[in-house]
Amino acid sequence: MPRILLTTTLAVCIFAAPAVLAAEKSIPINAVSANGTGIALGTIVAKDTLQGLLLTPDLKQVGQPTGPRGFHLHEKPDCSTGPGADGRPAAAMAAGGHYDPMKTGKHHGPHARDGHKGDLPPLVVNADGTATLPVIAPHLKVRDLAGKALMIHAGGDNYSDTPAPLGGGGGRIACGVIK
Ligand SMILES: [Cu+2]
Repeated sequence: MPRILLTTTLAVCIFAAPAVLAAEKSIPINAVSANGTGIALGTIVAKDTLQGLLLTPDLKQVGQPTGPRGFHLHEKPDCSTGPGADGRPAAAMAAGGHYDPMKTGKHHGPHARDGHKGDLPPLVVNADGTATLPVIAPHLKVRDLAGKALMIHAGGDNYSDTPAPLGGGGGRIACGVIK
């Protein structure tokens, strides 16, 4: 009897472990501008892995420039227009700032432990306007995502607040509300 119990317990553990790791979420991404939400660009699928949160984009028409773009988890599930730095309406400002549960106020990138938890590796836009290269955010899990927004910026990201704040990515060009 104890052997049967042990075997059963082992079987449950072996079958339950992949289920825990398999948490997955598909997030629809839309273009955003000062006029509000624009065309659907595709999805980014988020999945837990042993290395961290795997984000796999399947996006089209992301637009120019090609190359790495600032990519972050922002704190509010809202891609609506809001007041920009100059007070005028700007794209997706309703999403708030970078997810920063420890209130560090620092933009140090996805590998740092002393900055925004929502800092992600850059999202690479291909020459044909698609984005397909997966990235891994080591300190995030799928369960951290609900009630926030994924954001793609017009410029790159140097994981610093200098010379420009928040990695220098500037304006917000694409956004996805995470339910
Ligand atoms: Cu951002």
